[in-house]
Amino acid sequence: MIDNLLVLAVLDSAQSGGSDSTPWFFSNEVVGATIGALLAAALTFVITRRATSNAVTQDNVLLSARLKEVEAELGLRDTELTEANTRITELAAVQDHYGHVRELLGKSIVVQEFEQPVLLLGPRFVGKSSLLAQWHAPWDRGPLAATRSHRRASVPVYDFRRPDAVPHFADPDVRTAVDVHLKLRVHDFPGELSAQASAIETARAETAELREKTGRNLGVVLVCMFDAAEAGTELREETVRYYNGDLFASIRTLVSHRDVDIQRLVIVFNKFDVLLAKRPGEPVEALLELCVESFSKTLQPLYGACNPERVCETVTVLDRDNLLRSQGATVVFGEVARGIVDAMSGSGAADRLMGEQRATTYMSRNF
Ligand SMILES: Nc1nc2c(ncn2[C@@H]2O[C@H](COP(=O)(O)OP(=O)(O)O)[C@@H](O)[C@H]2O)c(=O)[nH]1
Ligand SMILES: [Mg+2]
Repeated sequence: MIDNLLVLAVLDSAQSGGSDSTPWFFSNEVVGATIGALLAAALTFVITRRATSNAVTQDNVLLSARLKEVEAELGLRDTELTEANTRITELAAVQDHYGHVRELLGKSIVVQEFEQPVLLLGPRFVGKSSLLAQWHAPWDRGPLAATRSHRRASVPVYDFRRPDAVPHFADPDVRTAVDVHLKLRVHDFPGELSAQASAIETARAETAELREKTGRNLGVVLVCMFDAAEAGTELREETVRYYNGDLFASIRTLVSHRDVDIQRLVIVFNKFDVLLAKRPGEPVEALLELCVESFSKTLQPLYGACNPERVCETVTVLDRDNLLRSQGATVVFGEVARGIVDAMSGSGAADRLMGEQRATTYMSRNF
């Protein structure tokens, strides 16, 4: 550009004063024009330079800002990366821990407990608490106080390991062995009529709980006790009143509504030693039949409420003062526990475990 201006200035001066003796390029006009052109060129250069420098400065500012942004972004990424690494380390520890727990669960044994509810029923002094004592604490020979309130006791029946491993409740992917504990949950009620309401409620609540826990249609076991010494005589008023009380009528209604299920009805003629002493020389079978005859009517309120196949009876001697003569407690125990053993460890298991000794079933024909 400067060169162009210079040429223009020289041509201009050549055209205007070419006739002097001084060479045209030393003339005042030419020199002046040249200097002017040079000044203009210098000015243009300075302006252009300043403009360029302003643009560069602006670019620099923008670039610096962008650089700061990028640095900030990189800083954030760094923090995120550190956090992710920390999380990975934590998760690895959790994985290790979980693996260890799974290993232990796999080796552990799950214990399942099922209790057969048993209700001991009968008027006062027939021997209900004596029966429970023989099942629960046969070594205890201390005198029994009268049962003033409803008592519960847990009596072990049979423990076994399930043939198949099952999913662990804490982690269904882990399969573990299961040890099953079968027990009786025995309810010993006072023989007074006032205790019957509590027996009715127990029968209802226990049936519901048993169904929920086992997922099966199991029911309560009723043990109805009599004083065998009353057989062959007029029954005590207390005995008749007890079996005519609300208890048996209510149980019958609850059974018809399927709120109570009777798994087994075991009728026990206790104090058989007293009956034997009263009728010396009479055969045991004949005395048993005498009991069946004498007490059949009292159980009338239960007729129809229990499947006849589930009814049985036996005689017992449960006097704790005379443990050597005591008999029958194990037969009653076997009849009471039979249902839950068969239900939980397979049909026929009760026969294998409890042997052939069975109670008789004369009373069942009335049901
Ligand atoms: N002779 C005799 N006495 C018994 C027999 N069973 C229990 N008894 C006694 O009868 C009394 C009442 O027994 P208990 O178990 O408290 O009856 P419950 O009221 O039905 O609980 C106690 O003194 C027992 O020792 C038995 O088979 N023969
Ligand atoms: Mg008692």
